Amino acid sequence: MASPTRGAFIVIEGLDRSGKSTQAAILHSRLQGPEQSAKAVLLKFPDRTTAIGKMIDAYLRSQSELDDHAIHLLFSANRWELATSICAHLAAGMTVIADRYAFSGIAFSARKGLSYEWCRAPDVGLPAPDLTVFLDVEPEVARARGGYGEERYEQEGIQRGVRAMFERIGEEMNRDGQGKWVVIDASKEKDRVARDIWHVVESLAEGVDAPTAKLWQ
Ligand code: FDM
Ligand code: MG
Repeated sequence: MASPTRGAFIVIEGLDRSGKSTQAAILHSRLQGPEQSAKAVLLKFPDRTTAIGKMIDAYLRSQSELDDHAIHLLFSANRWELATSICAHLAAGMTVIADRYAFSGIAFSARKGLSYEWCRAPDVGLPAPDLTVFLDVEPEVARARGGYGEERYEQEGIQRGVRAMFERIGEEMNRDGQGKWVVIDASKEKDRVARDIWHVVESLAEGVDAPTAKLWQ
């Protein structure tokens, strides 16, 4: 078998309090582990450390007000500013794990009433994930997990609308052969969810023998 040409790009998506960050960290340490030769890098979107990320952070904490279109474009720009480094990591044979990506961008903005096509447009051409794992949890289960925080969007009604948008995105991804979208029941206990994720990720851990696709292109 030819050796893989690059690392895999894996996105973890889901509602707030679905366990994304916990599961992304577990997956990251597992991919880094002594038995796997591939090294992994963990990214988080929004990346609040950049200049654009700081504007997003202020908006999410209600310290600033922005037009819905403007904040949408900032979230997208925040991905584009990391696109080159994602490609560089993949080319170096690293697995890249992203905690949220363009799918959150569409789901949260389209729920506000912005056009779905308009929301998708600025992310067209980003590095496409090889696999997106959607951690599915009922919004009331998510809320019961210690409650939502104080940030914008952390409300059950909003999360319900966002979940419906995610469902549409996942169906379209699989229908159009745009990289695999797998739904995992995230209401189960943490170790069980981690095992279910590993089951779908394992075959990608050694890398991918195909160029990185461009999202929605
Ligand atoms: N969010 C996240 C968006 O609205 N658009 C995006 O493109 C991204 C990546 O930001 F409510 C929302 C989703 C969430 C909020 O995310 C902050 P974290 O994962 O809670 O930091
Ligand atoms: Mg949050």
